[in-house]
Amino acid sequence: MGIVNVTPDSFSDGGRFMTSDAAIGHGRELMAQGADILDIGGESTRPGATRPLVSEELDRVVPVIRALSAEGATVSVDTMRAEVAEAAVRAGARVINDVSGGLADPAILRVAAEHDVLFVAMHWRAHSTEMQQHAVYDGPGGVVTAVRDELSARVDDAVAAGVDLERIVVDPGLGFAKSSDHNWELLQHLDAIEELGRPVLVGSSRKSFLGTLLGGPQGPRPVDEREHANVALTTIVALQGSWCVRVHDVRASADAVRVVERFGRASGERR
Ligand code: PMM
Repeated sequence: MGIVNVTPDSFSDGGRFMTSDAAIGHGRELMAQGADILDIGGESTRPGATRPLVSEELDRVVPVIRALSAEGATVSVDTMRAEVAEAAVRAGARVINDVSGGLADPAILRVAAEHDVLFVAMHWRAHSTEMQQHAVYDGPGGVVTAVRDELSARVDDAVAAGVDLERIVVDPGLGFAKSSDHNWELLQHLDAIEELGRPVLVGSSRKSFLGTLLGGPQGPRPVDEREHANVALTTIVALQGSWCVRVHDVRASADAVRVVERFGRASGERR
């Protein structure tokens, strides 16, 4: 899944694809690099970000979704709002990627239920302005059990709203109300998320826990110098059988996935 952020303030690419033309061009480039899905978003979820107006979000994403869908791309809309999801689906989106898993605007679940789309439910606890206060996981099993159980409740809510279970994808939500250590623990225990029985999507691309890992005395490694580490994670995540990785730089991760697929087939043949 290639990321097209049509935002002025996303942490790694904010402002780069703000016009519809720039965003459409970027989407085409990611398709050429091997993306299976393009995830179009008009709201930055970086820690502390303020929310755009609904009209702003619609103006940012709808023309881009319409154009890229018309060109044959499988398009996902990255939104927490039912109204935006509805407009996106009407413009051709086949996936609703809700980082709040239906918590921010529960009406989004009805939109997902009424249309023939996939629904990505990410683990989330609060909007960006306050999410870091919610990075507390002191129950039994720590962050892994909490994320699994809270995601399970998101799946249950979606099904109760009429979303077909077979169309639900789950995502541990790296960086959302999580410390670096929480992110690593989740990555080490993706099998617990797989236990939910749904395809798993992982979004680690350019996130600050990679910057922290790779940083030195001068501070974290800058966002555009985290790609190699992310490809290593794509490889690990794909080897564990996750369904999808959400990345800014498609070529390298798409190549890694192809290596894992070929490797998996070969080792399967030997068995
Ligand atoms: N991360 C971001 C935005 N949307 N969606 C899903 N499903 N999973 C994620 O991890 C995720 C997401 C934040 O990253 P960005 O600002 O670079 O898009």
